[in-house]
Amino acid sequence: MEYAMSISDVTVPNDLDSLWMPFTDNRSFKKQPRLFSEADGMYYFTPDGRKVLDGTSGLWCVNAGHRRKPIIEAVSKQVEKLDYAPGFQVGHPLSFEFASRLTGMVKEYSHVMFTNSGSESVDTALKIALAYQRNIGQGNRTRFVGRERGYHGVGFGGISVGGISPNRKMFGNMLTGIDHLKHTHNLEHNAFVKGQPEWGAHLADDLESIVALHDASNIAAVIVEPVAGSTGVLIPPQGYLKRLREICTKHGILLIFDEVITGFGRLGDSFANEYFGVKPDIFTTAKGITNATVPMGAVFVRDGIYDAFMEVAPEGAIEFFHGYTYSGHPLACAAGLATLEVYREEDLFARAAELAPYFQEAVHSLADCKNVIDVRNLGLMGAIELESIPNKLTVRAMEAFQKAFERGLLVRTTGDTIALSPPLIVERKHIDFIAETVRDVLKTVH
Ligand code: PXG
Repeated sequence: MEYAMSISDVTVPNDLDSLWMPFTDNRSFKKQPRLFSEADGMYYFTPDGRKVLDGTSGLWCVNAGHRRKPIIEAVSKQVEKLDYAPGFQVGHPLSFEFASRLTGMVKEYSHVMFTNSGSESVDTALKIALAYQRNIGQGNRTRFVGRERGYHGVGFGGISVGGISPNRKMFGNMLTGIDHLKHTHNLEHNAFVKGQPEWGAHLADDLESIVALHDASNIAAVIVEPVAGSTGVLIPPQGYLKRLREICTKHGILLIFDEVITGFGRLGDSFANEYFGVKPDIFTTAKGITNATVPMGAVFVRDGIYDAFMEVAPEGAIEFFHGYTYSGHPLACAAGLATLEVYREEDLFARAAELAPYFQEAVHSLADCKNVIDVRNLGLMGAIELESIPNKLTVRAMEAFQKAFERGLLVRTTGDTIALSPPLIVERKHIDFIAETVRDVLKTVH
């Protein structure tokens, strides 16, 4: 008996047109599609069976590697038991369990609020900051400070505090009352530095100028990525984050770290705030929180912030008018709990720390390749910056991306920078393959 092909049998789509792809050059992609139909551990597989090493953990999110059994089993078990329960005025046990496991990972942050993505985590953090300031009698503090070259997702809040011109220029006024710190990327002083550069802590003083302009009493919060990921792995100079913290504290401004990329082991610690020993008031996470198996994000708040909401709201009133239909979704919580277990059992954050020096040498071995103008790294984040072809920004890196893909390596490019962020289960032989492939590719890139 013949059966019609079911949806699950479809490995190659016959219509590429209907999907409007995110952050993609749709027209080029659809002429020459690159598809993944399976994944396992460190690898993706294309529909025609080619193996591609994942040098980017998907989009910086599959930190424990692909298709991990304990996570799959936990999600499968959960979907059989409770598919969905609302999180407003009722709840389900896993969201409470997962929240307490998360707050148990990091001292001084006693509460988390769940979201479904990094963008939502950022909007949530900004709203918590505004409402908190109001709750403590600082309702004039409505301004935010972001940073040039910052990426905080694509919500209106995130693009407003973000510092990437193409992500902003089409979208009107966005949030008003935003200033941007100077970014910290400087090739003149810091090209080819391994790890954190010594030069540049003084760039944090830019915040003092913004405070002088507006007066601190109008500023709610500063938001930065501890290491800027999307705009090319920009490593904070030594002492820079500490100085930002000091200036914020001095002026009663909340400091928000966007840890959507740096959270869950990327630098070899649970979170960048632990790695750098600098404690923000609020930090955002997503991506690695569930190993990307089910979308989720979480916003961590420092001790006292939640209490300020509880103390101010009248008895019986909702304390914070914010949340999503899928905040703390049962499948996401199941995935998250199992993910934390994989991280713990395999000691993957320590493994990232252990491998970081090897990774550093591997990426810096590419310093002498053609067109390379900088190499930088921290933890298991690395970047190779290429000189742009005049008037053709991104073309050189895109060629490298395509050629790496053809040779079985997935990298990420941003501008003319190649970014590397392998899953934390990466082995030395994979790191060697990444470096060899990029070296090979750079020989032939125009
Ligand atoms: N904050 C930071 C620091 C991020 O890196 C977001 C917020 C938004 O997360 P969502 O889940 O809403 O996408 C991000 C996302 C890249 C790349 O290659 C980076 C991200 C997303 C897609 C691609 O640099 N980061």
